[in-house]
Amino acid sequence: METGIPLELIAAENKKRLAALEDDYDALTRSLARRGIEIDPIKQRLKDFTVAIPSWGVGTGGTRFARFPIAGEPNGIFEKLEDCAVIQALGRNTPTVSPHFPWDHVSDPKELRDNAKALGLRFDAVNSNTFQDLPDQSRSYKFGSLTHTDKDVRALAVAHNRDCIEIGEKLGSKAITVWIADGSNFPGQQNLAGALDRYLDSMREIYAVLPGDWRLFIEHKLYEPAFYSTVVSDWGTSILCAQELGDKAQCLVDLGHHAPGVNIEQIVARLAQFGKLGGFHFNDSKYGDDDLDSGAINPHQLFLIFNELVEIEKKANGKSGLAYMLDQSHNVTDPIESLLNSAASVAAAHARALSVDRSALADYQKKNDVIMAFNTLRRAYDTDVTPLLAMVRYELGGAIDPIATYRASGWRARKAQTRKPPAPAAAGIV
Ligand code: RM4
Ligand code: MN
Ligand code: MN
Repeated sequence: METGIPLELIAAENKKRLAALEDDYDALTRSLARRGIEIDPIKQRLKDFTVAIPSWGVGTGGTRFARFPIAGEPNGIFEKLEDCAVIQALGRNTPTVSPHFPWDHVSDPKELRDNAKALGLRFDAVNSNTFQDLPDQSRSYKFGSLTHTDKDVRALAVAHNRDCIEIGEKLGSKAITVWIADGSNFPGQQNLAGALDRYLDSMREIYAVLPGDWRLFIEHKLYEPAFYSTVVSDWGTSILCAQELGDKAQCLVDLGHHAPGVNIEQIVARLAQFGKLGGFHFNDSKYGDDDLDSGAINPHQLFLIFNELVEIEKKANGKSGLAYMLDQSHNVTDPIESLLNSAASVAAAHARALSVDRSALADYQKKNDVIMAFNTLRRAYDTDVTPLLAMVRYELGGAIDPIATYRASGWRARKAQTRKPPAPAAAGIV
């Protein structure tokens, strides 16, 4: 097991960039001060802010047409953790990993937990998977899992979720995220109300075994793989189900899981207003659930979401307990580089939202001064917060320039020597 990136290398790389960073940081400090905004409290908030890495995100992703693996990519959860440790060593805002079962199945969860600990990592929400059949599975999820018409299939899916909670407890997780692919491809295929009834019955059984300090996140998604109707398709269905289940059930917002043009920041505000916002899967998209890098397509939307989150945190005195995770598929980049960029994009949206002059904004809103309210937000969005993010990383022991430092480390080339070569990519539509 190789532990992260050597501190000496980070220090040597940082040395080349520190003077320029200090210069840029001082300029930003002065510019914010002129707007009446102190940089230090923002810096502290950013130091406390973390976003979880999805275990499945450190492997090369693919489309249903093909996957193009890269040499040195991780095989299995233990190697995936090694890559997560690299991301954390350089970026310093991703100390947790969100595992997916059965993809990350191991015979000894304690060994996995110890391994993560040795790498300076912890586990975040566990994710169940009832959208695929295991080779030796007794029943098939082809026509659904938690909502299947056959009670034996539902029982299998419930049991899997319960297993995930049990493993999660051994890993130190405090939440389970349930996303199901269930739905229908043809009008008439499924009784729409019946499917949701069955979902609720199954979820009640899962909820019943949740440990006292755990939460159950319901993740909705508009479509795919079901293309006519999806059982948990939108935030409305999600909040209704969360309300049916109880206090420990909350909604998880994956940014790619909405109809085009939907105002996601408003959904975020609504869910929080009714105590049902649990967490996020950050990614970006242009057309559907594209799972592109966070902030790559629409950084403004990410900023507006964080603008709501800063308000939500303020009302909750910083104790909202929201779970922040990335959920991306890296098809054409080195996943480590994409995840470093993405965690930084999320932090940048947060930093900009923290630099909004909130009392001025509230005042303009009250007076219906539309242009000045808009400009107050826009001013914060226009702020180049990169020196602030770099300073946060530097002060936490990370890299001023994470991607350059990662490349200088030669990590992937080294892993290509020692890790099992990737299996030949599947051909055709998969
Ligand atoms: C889904 C959803 C889930 C993720 C799977 C792999 O679209 O985003 O969160 O676990 O993909
Ligand atoms: Mn997701
Ligand atoms: Mn998704």
